[in-house]
Amino acid sequence: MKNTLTIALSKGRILDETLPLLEKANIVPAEDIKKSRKLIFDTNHDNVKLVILRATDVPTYVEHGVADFGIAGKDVLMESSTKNLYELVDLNISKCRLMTAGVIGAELPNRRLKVASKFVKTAKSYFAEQGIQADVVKLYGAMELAPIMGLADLIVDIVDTGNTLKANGLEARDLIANISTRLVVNKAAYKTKYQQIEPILEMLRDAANKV
Ligand code: PRT
Ligand code: MG
Repeated sequence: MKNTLTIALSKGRILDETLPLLEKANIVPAEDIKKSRKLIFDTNHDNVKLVILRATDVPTYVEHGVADFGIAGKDVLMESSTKNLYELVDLNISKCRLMTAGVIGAELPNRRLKVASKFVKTAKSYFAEQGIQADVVKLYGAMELAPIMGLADLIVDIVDTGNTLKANGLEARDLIANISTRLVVNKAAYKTKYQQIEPILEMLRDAANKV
């Protein structure tokens, strides 16, 4: 869409913090996103639309240029193999840490480690960088169960307060990355639509600096 700027938003917990940020940036949806089942929203700017996506789909929409901007967690961006994106702004929201975790007090076995994670690509490259032999299995949720059930020696998961780990007899071990939500832009759009992109970018940058 030539004259429209589309911003792809991650639904879920990131959306809860994105909406107030957009408001600070004076980008206001034409109707209440939380109360609607629609996935595309007009805003108070004629040329700006919002689309609500599953977080892991945000980089894909931006890579293909059907969304110009995307708002997604650094964890999702690290795990995605999409290219053609510039990461422009740290929005300073939905902060957390990507960490390894295991059973409280348990020593690691003297063999290839078994690791379970939703973040397979990130976990594999982390253990490779550390020079640790590890097989990583993909899980889609409830990672905490894996060490308890003996599926894995370690998990790689997001930690905020650590309460979820603790409630399941687990403890955080090593920090892989500090995570926050980032604004990404399609590389081609950044060049060809720069005139339109620049003011929106500045508004979001200012709003993020006020967080
Ligand atoms: O449901 P779906 O599989 O689509 O994704 P999701 O449930 O992971 O999405 P959602 O809506 O939870 O948002 C995930 C995004 O929010 C991540 O990509 C991060 O960038 C960011 N984020 C920030 C978090 C957390 N904080 C967080 N605490 N994502 C997940 N958690 C979970 C974590 O997985 C664990 O289960 O909260 C639990 C840990 O919290 P503590 O406080 O108990 O340590
Ligand atoms: Mg969830």
